Amino acid sequence: MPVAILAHDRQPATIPLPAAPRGGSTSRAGPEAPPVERAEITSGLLRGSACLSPKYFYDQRGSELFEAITRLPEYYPTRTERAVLLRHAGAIAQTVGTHGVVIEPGAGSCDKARVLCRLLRARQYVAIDISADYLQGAVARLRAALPGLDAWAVGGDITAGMQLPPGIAARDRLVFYPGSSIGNFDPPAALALLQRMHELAAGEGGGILIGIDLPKDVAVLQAAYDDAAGVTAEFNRNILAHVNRLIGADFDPRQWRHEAFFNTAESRIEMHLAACGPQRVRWHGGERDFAGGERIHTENSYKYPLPVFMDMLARAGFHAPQAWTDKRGWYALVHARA
Ligand code: AVI
Repeated sequence: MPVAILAHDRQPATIPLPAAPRGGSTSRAGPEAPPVERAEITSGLLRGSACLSPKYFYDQRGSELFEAITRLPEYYPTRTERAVLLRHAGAIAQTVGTHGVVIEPGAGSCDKARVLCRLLRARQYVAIDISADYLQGAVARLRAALPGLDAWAVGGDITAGMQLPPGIAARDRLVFYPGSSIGNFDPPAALALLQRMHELAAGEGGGILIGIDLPKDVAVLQAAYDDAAGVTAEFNRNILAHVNRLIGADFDPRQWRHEAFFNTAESRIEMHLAACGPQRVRWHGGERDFAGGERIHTENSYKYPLPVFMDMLARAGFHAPQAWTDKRGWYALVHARA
């Protein structure tokens, strides 16, 4: 019997391009974030080189914009990963084996889980995501598509420890982390997250199936993170509207320019927001002046060579890794045993 941890079902608005919130995103209201998050956000804004964690992209609108990104012609990771899964479905099912429980941190739309749960004939599915409202709708749709699946939605930050609902079997767990989301963590944080996932899957028959975006032609990478339709730019700017609500700030997102480039030395795409002109931003308990062109670093997206990533998996405690890639070698799905 599927049980929802979260209180309400809500269908997301129509994709591809969700509307900006009404009433202007610059109006200041009381801060919505708990004190720990407010402290994290404001300390990032007050740094010499300002930064925001990419986890703040994903309010309701940000999640919808990300879904729109995954359908862009330039954004290859989502469709390439799907192609890898379909191309190697037989081999993946054979290697991964039957798993009673699929656990998906950062589940988002749960679209990929639909394919995987079918393929592995999973009995239980746990979706975890920071954007709780969005997740609730996605899990409701999954339940409708796979009525025999005991599907749970858990709102939470995967980096802050993952508490599973009671009743989730301890053995045969597969942690499913698709979408190359591991690339959004700096390497030490990525290793710590893999170690957490290893703990989750440590019971008998446990494992991980994870998506990795591999290094490739810089022009391909650049276009994927700076698309012609400007959806990624909108996604990037939306973080400011979200931060406005979280800390009671008065950012005007229209006064910030999207920038994305490949940092070859670090093997990562970097996304930034650059101030279109000098501006003062205020929030409850603080303020900062930004010069024209000054940037806020909003995201890194690491592109790991396969051997480097395999080594990281081993350091997190996983063994017997196996990888499947697409024909162009752009993307890999990696399975390893806990
Ligand atoms: C969620 N994550 C894997 C995406 C990525 O490709 O790093 C987020 C994203 N940022 C811009 N476009 C997509």
